[in-house]
Amino acid sequence: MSLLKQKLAGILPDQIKDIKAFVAANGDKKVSEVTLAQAYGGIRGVKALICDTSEVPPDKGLIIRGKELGEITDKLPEEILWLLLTGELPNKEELADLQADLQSRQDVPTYVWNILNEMPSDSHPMAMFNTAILVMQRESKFAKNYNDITKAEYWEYTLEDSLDIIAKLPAIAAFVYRKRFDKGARIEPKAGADLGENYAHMLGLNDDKGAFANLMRLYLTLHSDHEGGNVSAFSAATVNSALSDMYYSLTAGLNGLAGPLHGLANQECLKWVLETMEMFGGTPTDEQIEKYTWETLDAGKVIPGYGHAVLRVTDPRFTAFHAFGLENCSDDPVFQTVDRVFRVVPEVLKQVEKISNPWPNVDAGSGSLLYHFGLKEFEYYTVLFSVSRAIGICSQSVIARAYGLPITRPKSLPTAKFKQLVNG
Ligand code: CMX
Repeated sequence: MSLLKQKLAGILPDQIKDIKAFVAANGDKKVSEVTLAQAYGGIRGVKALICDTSEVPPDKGLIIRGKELGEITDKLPEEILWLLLTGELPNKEELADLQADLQSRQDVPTYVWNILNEMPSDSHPMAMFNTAILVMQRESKFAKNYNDITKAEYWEYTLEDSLDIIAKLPAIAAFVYRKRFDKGARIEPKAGADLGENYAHMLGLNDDKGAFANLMRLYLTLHSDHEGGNVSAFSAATVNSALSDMYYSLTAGLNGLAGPLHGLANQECLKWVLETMEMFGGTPTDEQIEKYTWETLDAGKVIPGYGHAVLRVTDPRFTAFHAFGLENCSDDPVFQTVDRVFRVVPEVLKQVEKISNPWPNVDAGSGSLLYHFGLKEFEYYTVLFSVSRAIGICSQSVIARAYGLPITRPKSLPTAKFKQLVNG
C-alpha cells in the first residue's frame, strides 16, 4: 500500500467520526440564510458546501489546509496534492513514495493518442483534453468495482482513479499542445522527473536554464484548488456525488473551466494585453492603457483577469506569478505591459460602481509568463489550468467520498413560487 493511502487510512476514520458527531449534535443549527437576490445571483455567499481542502477568505485569497499561499509557492505540485488530501506536507520519504507511485501510473493507453489524432484539426485544446480524459473512463477502478465494494471503501477507489488520472495528465496535455499546434511528434516522459518538470519536458519548448520547468511547477501548484464553490470544483463535486467516477466527474468540472468567465479568462487576458500592445505599437503608456480599458468597458465587455466572485483583494496567486515575472522576465515587453495594466486597470474599475472587486485574479498575469517562454498559443492556456485544477478536484472528491457526502440536490422553485414566498 502506498504511503499516501496508508496515511489517509490512518487519519480519515477519526475525521469521519468527528464530523458525524459534530453534525449529530448541531444538525439543526442555522449557518446561512438565502435572500432572493442570492437565489437569482448565482447562489453567491450561501454557506452550504463542505470543502476541507482549501478556503478562500475574500480579504486573503487562497489558503490550502490552513497554509497561506505565500508559505507554499516553493512546493512541488505533488507536495500540494499530499497537503490537500492529508492536511500536512509530506516528508522526504512520503514525497518520494508518491512520486514513484505517480510515475508507475503515467503510461497513457494508445487509444487516447489515436482518438486525439482523429479529432478535427481546429478542435479547441480543451475539447481535446477533456475528450482524452473521458475516453479513459473504461479504466475506472471505481466503476469496475462499484458493485463489489462498500460505501466505506469508495474513497480508496476514488483515490486510485485520481492518481491514475493525475499521473497521465501532463503527457496528455503536452500531446494536445504538440498535435493541435503542429509542434512535431509526441515526446516521451523523462524518467525520474517530477510532474512539473516532466510536463515542461514533454511540451518540448526550449528550457536551457530550467526556468520554464519552474514555471510549470508554480503553475500546477497555484491553480490546483480554490475551495468548493467555483464552477469547476462545484460541477465536478455535483457529478461525483451521483457516484459517477472521477473520469466523468473531472471532465464535468473541466468543461466548466473552459468557460470565458472561469478558466478561459487566462487566454482572453493575454489576448487583451496583446491587442493593447498592437493598438499602440509596443508597450503602451499608462494613459493608453486607461483609454483602452474604458473603450473595452464602454463596448460592454469585461476586462479579463480582473474581478472575482469571492476575492476582494489582489489574488495572491497573481502576486506569486508577478513575483516570478519580476525575477525571470522583467525586461519582456509583454510582462511589462501586464505590470502596467496592473497599475492602471484597478484604478479604472474602482470607478465602475457595479464592479465588486477591481483587483487582478490568477489569470491576469500568467499568460505573459507562458508567452515569454515561447508558449504563445493562448487557446492552450486553459489546458494548463486544467492539469493543475485536476489535483484539487480529485482531492476534494476523495475527501467527499470518505465523508460519505450524499448526492447533491438543492431545491429549485419557479419564479411564481418565489413571488409567493416574498409576498406572503
Ligand atoms: N470587467 C468588466 N466588468 C466587470 C468585471 C471586469 N473585470 N468584473 C465584474 N464586472 C461586472 C460584471 O460583469 C457585472 O456586470 P453586470 O451586472 O452588468 O452583469 C458586475 O460587474 C458585477 O459583477 P461582480 O459582482 O463584481 O462580479 P461577479 O461575481 O458577478 O463575477 C467574474 C466575477 C470573475 C465573473 C467577473 O469579475 C469577470 O467577468 N471578470 C473577468 C473575467 C475573469 O477574469 N474571470 C476569471 C476569474 C477567475 C477564475 O474563475 O478563473
